[in-house]
Amino acid sequence: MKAFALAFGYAMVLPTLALAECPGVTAGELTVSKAWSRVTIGTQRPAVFYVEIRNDGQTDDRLIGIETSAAGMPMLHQTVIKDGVASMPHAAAVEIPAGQTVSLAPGGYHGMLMDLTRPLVEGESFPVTLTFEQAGAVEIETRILPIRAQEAQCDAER
Ligand SMILES: [Cu+2]
Repeated sequence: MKAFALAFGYAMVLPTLALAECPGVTAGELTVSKAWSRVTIGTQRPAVFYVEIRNDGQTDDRLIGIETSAAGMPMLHQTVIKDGVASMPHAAAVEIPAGQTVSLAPGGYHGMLMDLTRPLVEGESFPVTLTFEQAGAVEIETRILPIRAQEAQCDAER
């Protein structure tokens, strides 16, 4: 009975662990990692998509689009603050210069998942496909973090 209680206790604790492995996915010289989003209430408002992209090559690349079954109209946006007013114009592409790491992160470039096909539930994940001009398409699992999350919650740098 004690063993059962211990096992049960462990199972109860697991889903609340904030940190997880965030394995990177490579395509050519690019490594895509730390993909995350935030829980949504229903499907009325768009969800966010954040990710880190490292270019270990000698050639610049560009992120030119994102796709996911979780949203009917995923887009790339850039948060711009001009004269104290924030706006989010559509970004046709995000430059990924050779030798650099570029993050889609709160306050900067981000994916905007419009037309959600289902609510995003905390603790679950969904695949997003990123399309690069040079490296082609890369699919990565995107973790759904709590509403106040400001960065990927990974157990180690990768
Ligand atoms: Cu946006």
